Amino acid sequence: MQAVNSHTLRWMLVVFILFPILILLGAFMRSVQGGHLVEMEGWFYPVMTLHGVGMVGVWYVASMAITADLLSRLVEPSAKVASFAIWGTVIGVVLLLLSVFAGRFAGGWYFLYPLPYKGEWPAWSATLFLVSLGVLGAAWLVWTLDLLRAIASRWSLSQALGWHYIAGRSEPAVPPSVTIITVGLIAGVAALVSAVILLALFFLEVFAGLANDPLLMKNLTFFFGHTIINLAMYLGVGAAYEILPHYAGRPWKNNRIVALAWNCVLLIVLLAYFHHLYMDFVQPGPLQYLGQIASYASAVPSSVVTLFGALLLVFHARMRWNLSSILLFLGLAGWAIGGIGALIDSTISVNLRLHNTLWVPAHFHTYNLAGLAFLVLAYFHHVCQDATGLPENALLQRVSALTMTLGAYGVFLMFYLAGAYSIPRRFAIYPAELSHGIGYAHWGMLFALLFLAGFVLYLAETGRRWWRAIAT
Ligand code: HEM
Ligand SMILES: [Cu+2]
Repeated sequence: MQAVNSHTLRWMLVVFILFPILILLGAFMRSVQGGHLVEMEGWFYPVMTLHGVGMVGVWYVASMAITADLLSRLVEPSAKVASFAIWGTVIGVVLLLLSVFAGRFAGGWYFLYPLPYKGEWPAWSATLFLVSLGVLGAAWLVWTLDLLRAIASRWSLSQALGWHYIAGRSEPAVPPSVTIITVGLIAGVAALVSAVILLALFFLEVFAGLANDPLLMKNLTFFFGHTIINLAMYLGVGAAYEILPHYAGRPWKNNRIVALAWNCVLLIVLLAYFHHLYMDFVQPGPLQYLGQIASYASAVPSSVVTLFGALLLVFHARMRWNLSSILLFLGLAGWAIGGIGALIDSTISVNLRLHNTLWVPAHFHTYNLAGLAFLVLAYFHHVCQDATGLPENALLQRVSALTMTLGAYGVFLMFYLAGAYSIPRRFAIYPAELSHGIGYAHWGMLFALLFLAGFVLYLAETGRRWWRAIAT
């Protein structure tokens, strides 16, 4: 048995509280779209904004929390910085809630310039929203830098990135999770710095009257947004490399191919975001083609290597299936399935049709909810089980995983079908021409509640262990 880091336990509490609330906000949106709560239409966009930023934020910090937990077993991240990150996050979230509930800010999760200061909400709520993101971004940047510092105190950068494996040497041994985490954290620094620049430009306009260039603002926004959500996924995958071997009873070692694939990600991930700007005719043409190529090149090698690695690890192994290993496996599958949905949409000729339809939420919900969230929940269960050693309830664990999976894939299916039938995203109410969107929304809401039921069962099993771990 190994005690759990107290910071990890605190982050788990944050997820256990915020995730169900944010799911309910998702179900609320589907109810409005399904024609059940039409009189609440005015709340749709503030709720959409809070749900989007909230979910992205929760799963980003959760992926950072499991990364910090994993690293604390190998190197020494600073405890002070860890507390600072928690407090920075709490303050940022309080400001965010004020901006959405008191100010009804509704600029969407990526607050695309110049919308924040053009809406029906008061200007102060937009400013508060941007300040809240500034606080969160600053706290997370410091956290990221400290984790990189901790890695650097044991391995040089080239070792952490596994370059010696690429050169054909296998010493010193560096766990594959460390290579993936290093890639993710470096991308994180780039993303957070671009967020800081973006916010500074917003504030220069608000307080000094300097006009901004919308194209530059959009590039900065998606450089930040695309990168942050992708790297959260990578951190989750890094954790899978670390814990899946415990259940397969075999090691998952770093090697030339693993290192090559993840260095490929580092090289290319920063260029893939161009796929968010296909509709911007003023964006230079070559960047659009680069966007399509980079989207494929950043996704394919890392996922193929990971999925083959995972399958080889499990193949003919004496697998011990419990909540953690089931969710790890499902999580890697969700990553791949959502990734295929994403690649389809990043193909320019297809994007022409699918742009801003519900196909977009369809694919990113797939790899976030059935990918990243499952991987993180698997890790949480793993450490709590390790710390308490309570007897596992196999039936409860299976029913929980199955219910969450059915609920999640139901939610996605309704999004994919609606997207394929041209229902646009971000419509609170569907007009007569889009009335076929109402049925999908109704079913989407029911599947969301099914997912929530599965998560409650998860809490019954893992939450109990968390409680025991925090009490001792
Ligand atoms: C059961 C769980 C969930 C449900 C029912 C749900 C539902 C929804 C709905 C209905 C929308 C609005 C779609 C539209 O444009 O019409 C939405 C948007 C969004 N959701 Fe979720 N969601 C869930 C989980 C997640 C998770 C895990 C993430 C993690 C990142 C997430 C991130 C987002 C984002 C970023 C948006 C876009 C907001 C915007 O357009 O500004 N959601 N979700
Ligand atoms: Cu993207």
